[in-house]
Amino acid sequence: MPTLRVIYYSADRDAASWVPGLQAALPGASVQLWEPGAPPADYAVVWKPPQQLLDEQTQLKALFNTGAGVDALMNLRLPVGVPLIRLDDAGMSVQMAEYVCHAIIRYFREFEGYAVDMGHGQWSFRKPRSRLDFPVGILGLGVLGERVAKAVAQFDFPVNGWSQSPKSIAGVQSFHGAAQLGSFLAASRFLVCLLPLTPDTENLLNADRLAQLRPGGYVINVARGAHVVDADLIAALDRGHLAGATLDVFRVEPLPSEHPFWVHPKITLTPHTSARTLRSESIAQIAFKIGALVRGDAVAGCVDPVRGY
Ligand code: NDP
Ligand code: OXD
Repeated sequence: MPTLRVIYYSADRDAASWVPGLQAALPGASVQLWEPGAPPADYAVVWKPPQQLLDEQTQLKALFNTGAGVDALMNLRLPVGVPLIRLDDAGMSVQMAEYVCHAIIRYFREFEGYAVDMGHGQWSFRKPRSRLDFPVGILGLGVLGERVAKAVAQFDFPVNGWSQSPKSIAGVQSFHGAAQLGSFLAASRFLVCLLPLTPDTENLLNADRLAQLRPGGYVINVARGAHVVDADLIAALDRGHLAGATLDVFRVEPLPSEHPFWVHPKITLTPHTSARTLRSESIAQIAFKIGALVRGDAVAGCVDPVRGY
């Protein structure tokens, strides 16, 4: 049997450790860093590849994305009939649950205010808030959204979830489809975005939608920057309809130094780190799936090119 050929390319992820890692996980294969003109491979493992890679590699049996979101690939001309397989959790859902619970609890329990008070030598209490006044709405109940919804429900917050299809998740009120988005927003005060970026979800969080959230709303965006209309978010914060936002993702990354988010007093920022791609978990998942495909078995995480996620 000819040696299986695997190529790896990443616009910003460490090839020096991924290539040997993939090679160790696929001992019978030949794993190479992709370069223009590289010989044809059977499988490509990529993050934000150039169009040239896809155009040149005409014999691929599958394309693996080393992230959960495939929006960057969806902007390219993809090889027809070649399965596109994304990361399916691979250690990201627990990180996402930590990040979102932390952001919610930090705001709900007013820990930032306490830190300021204590920094001024002030021993003072704030009135306890009721969780019932802070229902959490999660946009997207997929691999990450479901784990986050369950984690938030563990803290006894009322939890609403919005997805394309209806869901049945203990402790989560399910809303689905465009027709139920308004009722979902009106029932939520925290709003967590965990949607894939597609033509249907781009700019979803605009002035109209943000205005439908309960007054004193709080937005947590951990999906993609283009889900949010930046100027509309700032306007909703400035007029007081929203109380704050925690943002991990941005239209342009790194966030340009002149962007108003940097200095907005109601916005907390992190540098696209809410759920990192974990190298060893991801390599193990991809190697397992390559083995399954070679045997002719089905694998999870195949992207539907029509839905775009
Ligand atoms: P999934 O594909 O598993 O889940 C997507 C969810 O969104 C599904 O519940 C789906 O509904 C729902 N959805 C999609 N389109 C619509 C729509 N038009 N209307 C309503 N619901 C919709 O993705 P993951 O949970 O694995 O990842 C979600 C996103 O998180 C990724 O696409 C990526 O952009 C982002 N991400 C961010 C990271 C970070 O570090 N900030 C790290 C990893 C991912 P249904 O279930 O009915 O199909
Ligand atoms: C992902 C990401 O989509 O890192 O996995 O954002």
